[in-house]
Amino acid sequence: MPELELVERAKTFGARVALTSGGQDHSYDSLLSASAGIAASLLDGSTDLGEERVAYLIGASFEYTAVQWGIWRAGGIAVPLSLSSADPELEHVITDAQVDRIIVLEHSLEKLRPLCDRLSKPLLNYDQLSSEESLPLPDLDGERRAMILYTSGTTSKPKGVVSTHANIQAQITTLVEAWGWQSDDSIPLFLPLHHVHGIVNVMSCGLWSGARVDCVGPFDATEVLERVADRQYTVFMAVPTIYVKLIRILEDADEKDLARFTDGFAQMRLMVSGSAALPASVHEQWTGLTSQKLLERYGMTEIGMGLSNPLHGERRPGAVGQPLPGVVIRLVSESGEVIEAEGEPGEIQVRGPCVFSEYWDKPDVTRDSFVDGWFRTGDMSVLEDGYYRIMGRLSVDIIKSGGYKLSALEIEATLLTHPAIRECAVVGLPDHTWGEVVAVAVVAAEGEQVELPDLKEWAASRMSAYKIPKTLLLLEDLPKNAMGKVTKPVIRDLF
Ligand code: MCA
Ligand code: AMP
Repeated sequence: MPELELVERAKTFGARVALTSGGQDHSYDSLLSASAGIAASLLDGSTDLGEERVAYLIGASFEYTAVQWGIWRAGGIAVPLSLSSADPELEHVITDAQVDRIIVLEHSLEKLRPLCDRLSKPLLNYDQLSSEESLPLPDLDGERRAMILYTSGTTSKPKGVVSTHANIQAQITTLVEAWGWQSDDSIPLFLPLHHVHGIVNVMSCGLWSGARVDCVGPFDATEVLERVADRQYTVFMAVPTIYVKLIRILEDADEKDLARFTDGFAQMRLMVSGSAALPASVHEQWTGLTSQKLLERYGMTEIGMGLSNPLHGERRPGAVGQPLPGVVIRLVSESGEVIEAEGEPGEIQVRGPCVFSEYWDKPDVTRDSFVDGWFRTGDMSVLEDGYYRIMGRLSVDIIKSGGYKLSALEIEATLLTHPAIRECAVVGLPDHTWGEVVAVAVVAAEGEQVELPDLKEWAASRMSAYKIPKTLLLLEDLPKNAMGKVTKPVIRDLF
């Protein structure tokens, strides 16, 4: 039986460049042989990992992809960890997913060793993993579970979204078809690789197509702009925050640099924005500077991409277009009625082969997230002149900052462990660069004081930097509404 289609296709691309990483080009052949070596080493004589969860903490690189493919080819479930996570966040993922082994590069061994020792989890060094031995690899059907990505929600701790190989393949193929991916495409990868945007839209679509994926590392505007000016890319994908940051640099650039950078953008065949709302003003500013019309699309960890403006045709600022091939979308009113008419807002519900299989080890939450086989996204939308427009989330407890989805409840639960905090409420405040920024209103414990710089320092070892409150409001007693409740909209108004 052939291997995964992603792998079978790579065999046909042979000596073409798959990934540029650490200043070196790596061919599809070398990706295949490195991942086969890792698979053999993980299997260690057994025939199939049988959905063992293998985690890895590796930045965007050839090694990242070789490990991901190695786990898949050996029959395991890949659990990518976030480079920006603090130890308690890593611990949650490792224990919740019941991870058996963790792979890192040599330079991260010391960072993870104390945690892995405490959790009694084997920590593997990438350099010692590859095996020269070529073992037969297991047959994998599409229903085999392939990946767990952690996503924040309306529960206090992030949940593991489980996707099968068939789900991932559907998420890839819909985009390859809709956005016209080709083997002569080349794309920069600077997004984090523990989320769908970086993993599926950029890396996996590129590799499925025989294209070149350039692993830039964490986003560095100057580095990216130089490579753009060098005309290295045909496709570009980023979150709105990145476009806002690039606009600021382009506006400050001298005439010569501005021309180099904008010419580099202008010659690309496709530029995409997603993961958070792209303000129409940013869309228009970008077109004014580069003559590129950004293609905005809408997606979610649980479904991959659902809605997209067209590759050919009107790309409407402020709208996310229409369902992608194979994705079925409906809007449902608060009272549960399916909305047929344009202009009436409702919750987006999704069906199709791209929809995830379950939340890891959470059958009740999984059940509650579907109605009659439709996945409930929690996003509100409206259809206007044939295009969907996203109106926001149903829950005020979900914050989108820099493209990251954050749970206000998770941040509050951590802040409440601070000895000087008696009560707190976390809200997202609108922000031009970040979309939203995290703010917290705090009631101090008796006789205690809470200062923002101290709170930030305290939080740094407990949560990712983008979750740390950037603004603090101290309240003797949070104002309550007529029902005696503290409401987040009221708190937002107080900032
Ligand atoms: C960082 N800073 C922030 C935030 N993040 N301040 C406010 N709000 C934030 N969210 C501060 C830091 O504390 C630091 O401050 C300074 O900004 C620089 O931090 P750094 O981490 O270096 O920031 P950056 O490199 O400029 O990061 C911006 C970024 C990053 C590149 C936009 O946030 C990013 O990669 N976002 C993409 C996330 C993503 O891929 N999401 C996809 C998930 P100081 O200088 O004072 O220390 S959504 C998804 O996958 C679905 C399926 C979809 O639809 O795509
Ligand atoms: P995540 O759970 O991290 O995958 O983030 C998915 C969420 O990001 C969605 O449920 C939306 O709330 C938001 N999102 C993604 N793309 C867009 C977009 N183009 N416009 C508005 N919100 C978006």
